[in-house]
Amino acid sequence: MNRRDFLKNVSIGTALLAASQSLGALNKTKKRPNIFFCISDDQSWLHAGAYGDKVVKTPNFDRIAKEGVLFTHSFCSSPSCTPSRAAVLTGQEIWRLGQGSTLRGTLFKNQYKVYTSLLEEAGYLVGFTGKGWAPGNTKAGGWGNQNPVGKQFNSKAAPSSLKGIAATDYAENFKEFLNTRKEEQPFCFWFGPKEPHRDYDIGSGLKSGKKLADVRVPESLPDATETRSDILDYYMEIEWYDKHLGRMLKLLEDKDELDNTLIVVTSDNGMPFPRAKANLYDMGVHMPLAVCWGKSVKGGRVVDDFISHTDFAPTFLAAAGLEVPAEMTGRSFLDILLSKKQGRVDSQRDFACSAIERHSICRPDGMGYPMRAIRDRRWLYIRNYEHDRWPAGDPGKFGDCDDGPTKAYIIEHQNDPKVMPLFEKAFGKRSTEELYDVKNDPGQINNLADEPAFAETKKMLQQKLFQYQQKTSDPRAQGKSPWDNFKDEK
Ligand SMILES: [Ca+2]
Repeated sequence: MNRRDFLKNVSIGTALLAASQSLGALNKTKKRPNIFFCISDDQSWLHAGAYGDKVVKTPNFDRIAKEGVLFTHSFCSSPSCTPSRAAVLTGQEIWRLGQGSTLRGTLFKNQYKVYTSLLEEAGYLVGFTGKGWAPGNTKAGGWGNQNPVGKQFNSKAAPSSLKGIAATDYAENFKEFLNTRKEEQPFCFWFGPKEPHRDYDIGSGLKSGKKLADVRVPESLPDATETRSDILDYYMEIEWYDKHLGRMLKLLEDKDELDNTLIVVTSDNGMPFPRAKANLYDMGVHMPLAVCWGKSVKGGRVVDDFISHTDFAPTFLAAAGLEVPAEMTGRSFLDILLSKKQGRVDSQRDFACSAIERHSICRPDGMGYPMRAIRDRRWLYIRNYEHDRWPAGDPGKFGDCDDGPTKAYIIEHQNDPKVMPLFEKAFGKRSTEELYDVKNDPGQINNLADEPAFAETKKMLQQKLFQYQQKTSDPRAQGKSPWDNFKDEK
């Protein structure tokens, strides 16, 4: 370590010490905070106003970012609903969760601690609206009809005329939840919008007056009218849940609870489009994240540290003054929230890992497409353990990619010279290793893994990923694959 690095570390250490002291003071002087966690379903990180998107209108996400902290490097543990949510709940990487790492598997109640139950045991009122831990099997894991995220509040439906398709009135359900609270009881609420997961009200974006020309099409998708219109519909879904978020913030304000509520807004995995959801590229795992906590957290900051979704559970427990179980591989980032700093705050937070084992059943014998990835500020490295399998599922259905207009367009135009390379990237077989220069190739299109000029970089990332897998007991790091024997629980 040179002197500059030493001084940098001393200064970070001092900042973090100050943050931990202010947390100590906080615990002594304040009542326990409410925990409000909003996790949308299938939203990629750039798709919120606070990140500069001019088409999707998310005033309430933007408000949280403005009054609190906007994070630019937040990554889910897995780009698939159930495992991603399991990683949030347990604070552990998915490869430690057995069947909890698959879409239709289970999460055994007697094996894994979840932050929601720990808060409930500590006296919190715990509930949710929308989608909880899903679509896994709660009964097989010993949860009965209870969802691991808490008691369900989903009885209030929104008038169908408002959205075009059936929808839940999340804000009304939140109101009902708040009404069941005992006086002064802190609460932990999980707001799981079912948006922007498909199905969409097709053409709703255009109908609303949004313009095709204004859409920024990701590099991995063909620039066609069908794609642009599909993205506009996806934006409408994000706007729907953002409106409910606004009504919920108003409810907290009216009850004078806003200042004492730690609010986190993110998503579970990337957009339901080809080469996004169920992939370890940024469009699949790089997540939106805004956090506020009244006057306890200095607002107006943008933080570039890497945050993993496994860090939420330790952060919530720490904020509630509870001990973080040793098995949680995530790390509380409360120190960053309380530090008043922006940019890069903790030098150790310089990478994130993600994984997938099995998403849908779309290959012979229910086989998955196992992958691991490491992402730092410059590079993305992916290891595909079974490169002979089809990454998006067997040809014909390509079942790991949700059906929709963009997918249909790519498949229909796969022989068009402009679409063919993107079809191959989304649905074709891949090599064992992939390496992308995120800075110069943000769409992660050009695989550099076999280029001699990048051999050293690849080796460095391979080692860093492998070390992390070993440290966190990934069976894949020992050449084992328990997942191949998992059958979905009945
Ligand atoms: Ca999802």
